[in-house]
Amino acid sequence: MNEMNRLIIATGNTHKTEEIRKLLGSIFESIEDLQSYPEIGEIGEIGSTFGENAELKAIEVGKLLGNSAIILSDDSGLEVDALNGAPGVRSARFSGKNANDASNRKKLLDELEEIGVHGEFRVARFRCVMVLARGDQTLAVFNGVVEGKIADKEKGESGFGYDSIFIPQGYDKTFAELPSHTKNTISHRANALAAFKTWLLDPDSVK
Ligand code: ITT
Repeated sequence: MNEMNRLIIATGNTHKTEEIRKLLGSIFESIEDLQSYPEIGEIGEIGSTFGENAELKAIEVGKLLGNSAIILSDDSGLEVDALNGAPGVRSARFSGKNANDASNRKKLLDELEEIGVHGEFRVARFRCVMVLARGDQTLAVFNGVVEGKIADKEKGESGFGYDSIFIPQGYDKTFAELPSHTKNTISHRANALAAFKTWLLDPDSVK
């Protein structure tokens, strides 16, 4: 198989992989993630921006897998204006060492409650930076954003992470209440992948 037809997603988060698979359709002959490479352990996300962490993940995996595939990483998270951009790059570990999605959501809702920020003042956005690499070379960087606000409480069952407390702009339901195809049309990840698809057609068009 030509290495450009083989895509490895540099993530251990299967929810991300599932969304990326749906959005890329049959563009690639094969899409795998790090579940297929258990020998690649956790990659330290020591960068201070989404871009730095996305690059760390893509290049680390690229170096280990050589030129046999192209690597796409996804570093993403939620920025809340009333919390000065937190949780931001710390979204996955917002509530500390043993953080999980539920404890992270609870900490976010508790902090907004504590400072008395409600309704329209809960301005937030999801951000996603993807880095495409082959071996130790970065081929391109793709950015995606979706604006919205934080709900007053958790609503909905679908999705993952902060989906049940994020209401995208123009809607009155959380990502976890909306159909997955709606999230996959407007999300930060969908926007970054749209840029990736444009790059695949014409690499010079995306800077
Ligand atoms: P990898 O680093 O292995 O890709 P991760 O889940 O640790 O997996 P990040 O470091 O990028 O990924 O952290 C992303 C955080 O933001 C994590 O808490 C996610 O739950 C959350 N997040 C990202 N995209 C999201 C989405 O579409 N919906 C809800 N939460 C999301």
